[in-house]
Amino acid sequence: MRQKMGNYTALLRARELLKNRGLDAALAARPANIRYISGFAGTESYLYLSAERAAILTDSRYTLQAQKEGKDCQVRTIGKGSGYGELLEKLLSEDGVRTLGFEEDALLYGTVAELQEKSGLPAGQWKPLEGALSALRAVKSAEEIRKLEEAERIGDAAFSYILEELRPGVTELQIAAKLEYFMKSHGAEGTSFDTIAASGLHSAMPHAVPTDKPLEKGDFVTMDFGCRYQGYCSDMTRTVVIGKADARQREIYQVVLEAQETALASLRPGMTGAEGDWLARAVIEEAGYGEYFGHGLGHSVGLEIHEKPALSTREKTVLAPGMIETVEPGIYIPDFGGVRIEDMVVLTEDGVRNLTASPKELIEL
Ligand SMILES: [Mn+2]
Repeated sequence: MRQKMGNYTALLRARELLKNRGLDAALAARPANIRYISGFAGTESYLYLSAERAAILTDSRYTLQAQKEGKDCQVRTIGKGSGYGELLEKLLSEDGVRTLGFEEDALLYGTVAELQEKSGLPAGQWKPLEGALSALRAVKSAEEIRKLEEAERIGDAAFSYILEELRPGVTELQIAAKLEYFMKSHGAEGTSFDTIAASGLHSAMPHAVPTDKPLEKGDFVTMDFGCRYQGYCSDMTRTVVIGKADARQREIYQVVLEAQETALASLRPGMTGAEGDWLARAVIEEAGYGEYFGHGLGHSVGLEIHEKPALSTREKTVLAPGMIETVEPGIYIPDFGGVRIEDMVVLTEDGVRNLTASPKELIEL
């Protein structure tokens, strides 16, 4: 049975947020926010929230699930001649709503325009929430951390399993399939993103899509994968070499590893995400590979695989205990290959606790 995650505290905090922003009500559209506040884990639905009520607006595929999971919520289902705009119009008039917060980062322009027209609430009274509902989820509870830890534990087990399967001739697609099958057979509900298995020259593309290319001797193999456990995502990356690593592979690997370990040792609350990013970037730049590390150092993780705050050159948010971050420096050299090493950590009072246990010394298979 799925555990009820929507909790009274989250609902109270969301209502407090409405008050602080001077809003009569809000329309949540991001599934993770709907799940966090109400407990309802369905998708393609809305959560309407005012001082008077919480209501899940959904379609008949999800009605029973919404009634079961969203216990403090009314459930309203769209039907013949009555779409989301009409349901919303009714709620807005019942509650006398004049200002409505909406998740502009989770809705299409056309959807908003249609909701505005059908609900009769003029566009000027719709106020962007600017990520405020998502920000409620940034600091994780002990219960959430436990779920993230379990998700990452399944990932660790998958990595030690896949090491036995990697050999010349096995294709990238087969590696991805094996990782996914293992995670789903060991308690995961699914993957938290499309598994990456990139070998040889493909490893120079940070987010390469697995192909039917077979592993060959001398290949770097980068595997970036994660799963969901009770809604919470895991994320990890390891790079190994098929056969003996050559000198350049060894050098690049050591630089990435040193960058990652430096960041893990120094990352702490009170830093901004940009300061966290710099911990690893400084090591890579110092080694002369700065131009080959194009992405940010990491991102937060929770009900979604990519959450804020990130560890990136542009992130001004100050890190706080209970936040989750990935620490994933990489070096990617076109026509040669690439290395990424990624762990997932939780910020503690004075540093981080690593949720990832897989080994990081260079593995040659
Ligand atoms: Mn990641």
